[in-house]
Amino acid sequence: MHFLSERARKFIAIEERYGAHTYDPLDLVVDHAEGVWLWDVDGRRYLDCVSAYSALNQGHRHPRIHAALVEQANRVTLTSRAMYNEQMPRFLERLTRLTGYDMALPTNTGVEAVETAIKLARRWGYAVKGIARETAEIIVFSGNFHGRTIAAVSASTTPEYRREFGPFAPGFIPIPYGDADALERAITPNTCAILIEPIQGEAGVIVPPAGYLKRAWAVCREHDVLFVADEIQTGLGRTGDLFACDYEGVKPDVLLLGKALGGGFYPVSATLATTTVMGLLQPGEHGSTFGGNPLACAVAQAALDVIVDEGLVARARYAGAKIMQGLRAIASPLITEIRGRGLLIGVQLAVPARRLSEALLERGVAAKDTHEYVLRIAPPLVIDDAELGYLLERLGDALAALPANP
Ligand code: IF1
Repeated sequence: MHFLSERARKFIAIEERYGAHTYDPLDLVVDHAEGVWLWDVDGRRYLDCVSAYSALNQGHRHPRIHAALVEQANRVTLTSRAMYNEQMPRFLERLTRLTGYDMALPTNTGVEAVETAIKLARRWGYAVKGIARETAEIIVFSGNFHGRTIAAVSASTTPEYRREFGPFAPGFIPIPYGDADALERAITPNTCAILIEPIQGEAGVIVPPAGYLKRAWAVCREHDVLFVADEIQTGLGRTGDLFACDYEGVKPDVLLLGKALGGGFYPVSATLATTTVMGLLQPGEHGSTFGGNPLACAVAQAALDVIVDEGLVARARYAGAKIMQGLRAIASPLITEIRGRGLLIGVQLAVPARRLSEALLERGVAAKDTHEYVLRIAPPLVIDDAELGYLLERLGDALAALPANP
């Protein structure tokens, strides 16, 4: 059990008293953060390998994004879409040019982009593909995570995300992840889209077999089905490509972004598509109070600039390879598999991953277990060589300190 001072315990007790108990956090009360580093309320320092679940690709409080936030906060922060502002057009142009799509729809949280894509795919199914109204099907994948709304958990196959939250939205057809034949078999004349994570993050960093994404994309082309990629966690450099789909040369029909699009300062998400698809939405049919607000758009432009100008995609590829090599070199008998790409790494263990997480916390590394036996290692993409050395040294120490018995 990580030592917690009286001061830290007090914060936790207050949260316990007044906050819904929907998480089981690490024993860590953060006071401030910068780059890859966190400091707790007692002044102890930790290397952040959670990165707010890949929302901190640019690191904590990146100065360039901070400056953009402050500058825009001194001008105008919120207009609603009842009127125009001068930051949203700039953001939309920047984002569509960077990603190679015709149009974007800005929202706030990742799951709002998922909801947008579900509505968009169904609309396309009815208006373009000619599917009978109210019968559109979206193929989803076992182990998926697309967020916490009723539609997102209707697509989920994870009991803990669904228990006593029904009734669920119809029209989601779950099939095994990584099996292109299963995908081919699941498609019906009512299928409007597949909704897929190119690497399943929450499921434990599940990388599909080589060629799977390309094959799935080809099946979608063959059957006139939209390939909707949820890159909310894998996108914007995390996996060592700008988008995880790039690894197989797949360009989704609809691309979903979130998390790091907000640069660690502000919730920003977006749905990207061709005009053929996005042009199907008419005024009044979709929107949100904060979607596309000038503060979000100023922050998101800086967030994208940092990723591009600081070469964070290549950095993630290099640093991720170093961590994987280092983990293999540690050759701990407790590691049963090392999975992932770039700086989205999952370490499958023979013992509950929480034990390694606690041992790492003792040594100044914050890393979280995802599912019982997998530890996720996902530091900000700005991690430098000295910080990589710090991380690998402590991974070796922590693994050596764990009892060998599973
Ligand atoms: C939590 C993990 C969970 C996502 C993908 C959409 C969303 C997410 C691929 C929704 C969000 C977050 C949510 C957060 C913990 C984290 C997470 F996968 F990253 F580890 F839950 F499984 N698509 N993932 O990963 O985006 O609406 O949250 O902005 O809910 O506990 P959001």
